[in-house]
Amino acid sequence: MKSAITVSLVPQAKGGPFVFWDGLDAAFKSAQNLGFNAVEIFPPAADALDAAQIRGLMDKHQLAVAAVGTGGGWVAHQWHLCHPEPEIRSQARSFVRAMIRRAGELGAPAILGSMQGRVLPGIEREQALEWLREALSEFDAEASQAGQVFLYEPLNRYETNLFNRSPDAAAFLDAAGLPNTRILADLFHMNIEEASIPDALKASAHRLGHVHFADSNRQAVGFGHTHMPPILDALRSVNYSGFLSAEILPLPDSETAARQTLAAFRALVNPR
Ligand code: LER
Ligand code: MN
Repeated sequence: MKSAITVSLVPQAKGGPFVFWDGLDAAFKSAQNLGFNAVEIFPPAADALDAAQIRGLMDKHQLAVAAVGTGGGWVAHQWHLCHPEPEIRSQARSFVRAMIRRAGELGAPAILGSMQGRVLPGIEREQALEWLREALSEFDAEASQAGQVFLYEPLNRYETNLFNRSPDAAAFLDAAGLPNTRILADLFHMNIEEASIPDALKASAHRLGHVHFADSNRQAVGFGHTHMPPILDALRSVNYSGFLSAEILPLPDSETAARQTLAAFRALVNPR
């Protein structure tokens, strides 16, 4: 397993679960100094990411890009895939597709989290699921062309009513086909929704592609009360070799949250 730390380039997301906020140069420098393997980027849009510049930072600091989030389209524009207006759904799909291509240039997958939206009043659930299916099949193909997987993230009930639990999301992806789409398992959302995080990870292991490494209170692992050893045992038992990426609140400050994450990562991934 590999460690990653998040950086937000979206000022409107202030207060959100991202560790670094002071630009890519500073984030890559800190991530390297602290000993992370990768950075996960939350940009306002694909064209805010200069691929050549970021590849330069990756080389200079010997870091990968773990993933690129697409939630900026929701935070900045309130676009999402289940909006009743077709033009907004279309904007949302274009936004995510552009991010998939740009992330691919960085050797990274894109994430569908907040941009999935929700079933709004007056819309049938089956209709919303059809919109989601159509969009995911576009993203699956776009990611395949970019040589990457695509990451679909179940969110807790306060953020979506599409899929809250990983095994349900995995069953939906299986039924839809989507050979190139993987589940992003966010331990914060799972702590709210799953009866057992280890069991849910095992039940969706065939689709597992990325992990958001967060404690019960969305702080650095070790700063909340989630019991982590059985979660790491479950990940090892399914041979998960992807990222544990800290999408967490920068509390009490970015540096402390990042240091705690890496200490927890090392203790949990390589227990004595
Ligand atoms: C996105 O990765 C996520 O987990 C959502 O809660 C939006 O922050
Ligand atoms: Mn997440």
